This record gives sequence, structure tokens and C-alpha cells, in this order.
Amino acid sequence: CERPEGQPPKQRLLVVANRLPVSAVRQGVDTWQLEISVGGLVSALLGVKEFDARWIGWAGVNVQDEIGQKALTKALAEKRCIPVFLDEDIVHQYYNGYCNNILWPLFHYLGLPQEDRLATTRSFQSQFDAYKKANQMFADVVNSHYEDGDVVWCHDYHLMFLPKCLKERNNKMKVGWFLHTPFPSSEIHRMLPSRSELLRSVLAADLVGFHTYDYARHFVSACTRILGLEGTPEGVEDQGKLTRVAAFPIGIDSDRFIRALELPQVMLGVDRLDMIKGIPQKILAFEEFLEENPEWRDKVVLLQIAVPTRTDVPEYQKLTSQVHEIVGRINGRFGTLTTVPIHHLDRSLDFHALCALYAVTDVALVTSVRDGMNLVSYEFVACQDSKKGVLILSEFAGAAQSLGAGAILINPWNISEVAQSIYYALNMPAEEREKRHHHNFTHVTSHTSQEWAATFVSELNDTIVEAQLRTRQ
Ligand code: ADQ
Repeated sequence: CERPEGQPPKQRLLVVANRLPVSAVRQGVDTWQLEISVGGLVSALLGVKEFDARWIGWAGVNVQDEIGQKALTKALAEKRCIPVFLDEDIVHQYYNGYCNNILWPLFHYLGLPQEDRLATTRSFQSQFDAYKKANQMFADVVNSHYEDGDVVWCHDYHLMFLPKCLKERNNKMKVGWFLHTPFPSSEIHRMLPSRSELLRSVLAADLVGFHTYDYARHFVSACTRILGLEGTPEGVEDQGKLTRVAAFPIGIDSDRFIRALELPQVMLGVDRLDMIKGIPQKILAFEEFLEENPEWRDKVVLLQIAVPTRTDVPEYQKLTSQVHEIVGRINGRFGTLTTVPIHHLDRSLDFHALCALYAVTDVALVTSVRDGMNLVSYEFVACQDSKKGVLILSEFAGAAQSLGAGAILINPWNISEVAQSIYYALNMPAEEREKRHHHNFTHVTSHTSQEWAATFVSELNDTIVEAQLRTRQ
């Protein structure tokens, strides 16, 4: 029999970007807290799993003491991150200055700041010097971690000078550079006093990438018009050396988003904490459902919002403790370190929060042992026009008369029947849900409280008029 093939070793990748995917916050002399940073580049690259990747960049914090630098380097190593330590002056001139005050606006067609229009102004030159110095510092860190065969991927407008620094040291290094912003028309780029030096530095890379074909074309035009080089379908040629230039539109880790939506199914109960609402019956039925259907245990939650009522009456106090006790027992029985099957809240919710909950619910459970009508069942239906969730409704609620054809009717005293209805509701095909919802929605939207009040009052008026007519006769 054949031996299973081992996984081929992953390609080593050094991702070099201005910021690391984590930000560091100092907690003590040698302790650091790391937090994930927010940004498009981080989102895009965190999902790239097929490489043995290390990330080189600035941690967003000024650390000049040796103890702090060592401790931070160690903490970051656990996240496969390698820091570049930039001092405050460099950050000011390179990052705030040249990167964010000059390149960023220019690449977005917002022009150059007034005081930097002249190539000779001191502030422009000193910022560009700081930019080059910072890029050299990134290059030094890359060089000290580089191993033969590594791919070095430089990112964004902060590091346009980096490919040149890297290739000068080691011409065999595989260097790619990708721009996350637009690359503007060459007519815009040519405004930049350091236009040629930046283009030449980028061209030192083996591959230069942009999000769109237009940005790539603008870059090639800048190289041909400003540097007088030759543009080819593959990229830019300079004395026989070709730099590949192409479009690589970025994407997202779509699986991560799709998986995140695979949330547990939500079952909802909204009641005053009253004996008539059958809350213990509801929770016991949910317990039986979990007991009978282990495959559902980490896929469904019951959210019971029970607003306390008549709290001075001993019977009601007893009911509250009874409900708390059952909920605690069930959560102890079926909960795990990461899941809690029943979320029970003794409180009311404001109107908008309640509507939001109704809208995200998959199955609503109304288990009243007696109820004049039950408006919660109506409110749920009104909020479900996009989701088309299922209503499980007690046959002892007045609403069973009006919503019975759309709901699953149950006898709350028959715990097993309720448990089976939960299973049925959670597995109901979309077509049947749609049909049932449609029935209920039509009723709820055509039998409103306004109509109810108007009909009642008009009937009352008519009755009085008729009575007066009768007495006159
Ligand atoms: P209730 O017994 O109070 O009403 P119900 O009809 O369901 O029961 O109305 C409850 C109202 O309170 C709903 O509008 C609901 O949104 C709100 N509510 C309940 N719990 C809540 C919570 N935790 N947070 C926020 N809001 C909450 C009585 C009768 C019913 C009859 C109505 C109207 O007992 O049978 O339907 O009057 O006639």
C-alpha cells in the first residue's frame, strides 16, 4: 500500500509593509499588549494561508530603549511579526510627512501641498530624505531575516524605495512590490519632485503589481514618458532588464465572511414573566429538544426575554426563581466553554432592540397556557417579512384562531409535542416557511390595532344610535 504523500513545505514569504498587522501598547518596562490593526492590507493578507509568511513592519509605537525593544521583538515573534523600530522624528518626516502628506494625496489626484510645489523647498527634501532613510531601515531588517529562496513582497506607497535598497544588497533576491492605492496618470506623477528616483527604485523589483489595468498602464506611461524607457506588453524594459508590470485585483477571504454567517439558529421568547405565558413549559420543551437531538446542541440558542411583572406577589416571585433554576440547570447540562444554550434576560427591551431581535429570529416560541390574544406573535410576524421565520403558537392563545393556519399550533402542556415542533420548525423547507409566513403576514397587516379600535368605536356609536332610535319608537 502507498504511503500518503506528505505536504510539500510551504514557500517562505517575507511580507514587508509600513505597519504590522498588530499594534503594540506598552503595559510595563518589558510587557506589551498586542492588538490586531484595522485596514485593507491587514484584512487581505491575514487570509493568505498557503505561505510560510513572516511580516516585517513598524508596530506603530516609538520604542527607543533596549529592554522595550527586546521584549516587543519577543512578543511579536509569537505572531510571526518582526518589528522595524522608527524614531519619532523619522515617523514625523517619513510617515506623516512624505507618505501621508505628499504621496497619498498625489496618488488620489488631490495634488501636492502648496509649500511643496517647488522641488527645492527644504521641507520636501528633508521629508524625502527621511523617506529614503526609513526605507533603508526596512531593508536592513529584511536583510537580517532573509534566507535564500525567500520571496520578499513589499507593499504600498510607503515602501517605493525598498526594492532598490534590497536589490542593491542582493540582486538574486526575489522582490515584488504592490501598490494598494491608485497609481495616477503620468501627468500627475510628473508633478512630484522626486518622480524619477521613485520610479527607478520601484523598477528594481522583479514584479510590480496594481489593482487595475489602468493603474498599471499609468505606471508604464510614467516610466516611458518621464524616464524615457521602453514599455512592452509585459512591463518596462531598461537596458535589457525587464520589470514585469501587471494588474492583480485584490479580493477578500470570502470563506471567512460566509462562515461567520453560519451562526446558531435563534429561537425567541418574549413575555411578561407571568404564569399565563407557560415559560417553564417552553424551557422544558427546549431541554427535551436538546436531549433528543444532540446534533443541534451547538447550533441553536433560545433567547428568552422575560420582563418581570407584579413582583410583589409571592406567586410571581416563585415563578421567577423556578424559571431561573430550570435555565441554570439546562445551561449547566448542555453548555460548553463556548456555547450557552439559553440566554435568559429578566428585562424589557426598547422598541428598536425588540424589532431587531424579532427580525433575526428563526423560530418564535409562544407557549401561553392561556392568553387573550397574544400580541408578541403578531409583532414577530410583522418583523419577519425578509426572513420568513416560523411561529410556534399555543392553541390556548386567542391568536391561534387568527394565525393558526400559518403557525405550528401546540399544546404547551405536552412537552414532547413542543420539542418535536421545535425540530420540525428548525428543519422546515423554505417553501413551506414562505407559505405559512405569507398567511400570517396578510392577517397581521390587515387586522391592525387602528382598525380594531376604529371598528370597535364605530360599532359602539352605531349601537348607541340604534338604542336611541329604539327608545324613541
Ligand atoms: P400581555 O399579557 O401583556 O397582554 P401580549 O399580548 O403578548 O401579552 O403583549 C405584550 C406586549 O408587551 C407586547 O407588545 C410585547 O412587545 C411587550 N413585551 C412583552 N415582553 C417584553 C419584553 N421583555 N421587552 C419588551 N417588550 C415586551 C394582554 C393579554 C393578551 C392580549 C393583550 C392585548 O394578556 O392576551 O393580547 O393584552 O389585548
